Amino acid sequence: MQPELNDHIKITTIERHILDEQRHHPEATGVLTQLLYDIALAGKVIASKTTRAGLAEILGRTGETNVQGESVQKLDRFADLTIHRLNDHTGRLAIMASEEHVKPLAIPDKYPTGKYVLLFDPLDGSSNIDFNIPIGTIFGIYHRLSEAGPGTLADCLQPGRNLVAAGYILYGSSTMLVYSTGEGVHGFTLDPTVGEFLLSHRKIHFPKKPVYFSVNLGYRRFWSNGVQRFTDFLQGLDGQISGLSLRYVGSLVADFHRTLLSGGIFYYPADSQDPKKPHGKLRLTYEAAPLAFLAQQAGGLGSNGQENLLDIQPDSLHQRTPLFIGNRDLVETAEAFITKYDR
Ligand code: FDP
Repeated sequence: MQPELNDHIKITTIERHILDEQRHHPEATGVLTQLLYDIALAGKVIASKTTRAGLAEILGRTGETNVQGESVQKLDRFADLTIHRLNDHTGRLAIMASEEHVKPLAIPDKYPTGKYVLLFDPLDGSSNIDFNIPIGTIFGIYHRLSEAGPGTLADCLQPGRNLVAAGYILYGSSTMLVYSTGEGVHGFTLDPTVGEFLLSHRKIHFPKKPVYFSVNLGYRRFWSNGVQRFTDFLQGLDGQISGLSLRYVGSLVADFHRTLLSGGIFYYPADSQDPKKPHGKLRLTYEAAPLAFLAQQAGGLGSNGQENLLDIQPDSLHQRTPLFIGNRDLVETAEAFITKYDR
């Protein structure tokens, strides 16, 4: 006998979900919907390579081409090219900017420009690739500020508050796409057997009771007094709380994703020792602002230790920022320690 389709089992593909969301906005033209599809497609293409990353050496050993005759590219370069090429000709974007490039990526003259701006970190946590540790893609979408024609640098330098949508794709034990268009945060897991992202986490909220804190404790001695005391607080050393457990992958998307689902805080503070990190390591436009947008949508907060990251007007594309992100009360506690001991 044929198994019957059970009425209460509803499979929601990412396409259906994005379309359903669009229906709440009668004024929507569908361009953002298409743009989100394009990003989901890029995620699938990148995921197909991340699962074979360990084979790159083997396939590339005889020269610069693999057995399919393709040149063997480093995975981060591949991810960058994939997102760029899937989006440069669609007429949906005015301009793009990638963490891999010093300058914004113009839409080629032969293609039309559109009303959106896409900023992306194609493969975050790429120092983890060789160790088979989860990595991710982060993206943020803005409306263009310029009127028409080619997009400008100013289109890319917008505060996170202006984000129309943001999200990430996590290439881990499964591939997940998590995004928000300002109406909650939703998570989809790629079912590799059908090649679709299916809704697995509806309306994600930081759990009230935090479980983990996440930070590279190896740098502790280079942090400000306030950040060190905040860390003592989290560990329960000053007696205010019983202390949280520690998890640190060293891959921002993975660390943020766990923080979002378990509750807690991730932080990457300024580092007084390393001249490259007086303002932290992470990039405001490609990493911190999109994740702060998601955090806010999930009831949490993203801060630079002093102010909401969404309020910061970037001065340059690759600007770095300290990042404190997670449960709102923990992030506000971090700010309070910094205000008390570092000012
Ligand atoms: P990576 O250098 O591997 O690309 O954004 C950069 C990033 O990884 C984040 O993904 C991660 O959170 C952080 O740097 C890790 O830095 P540390 O090695 O200094 O802890």
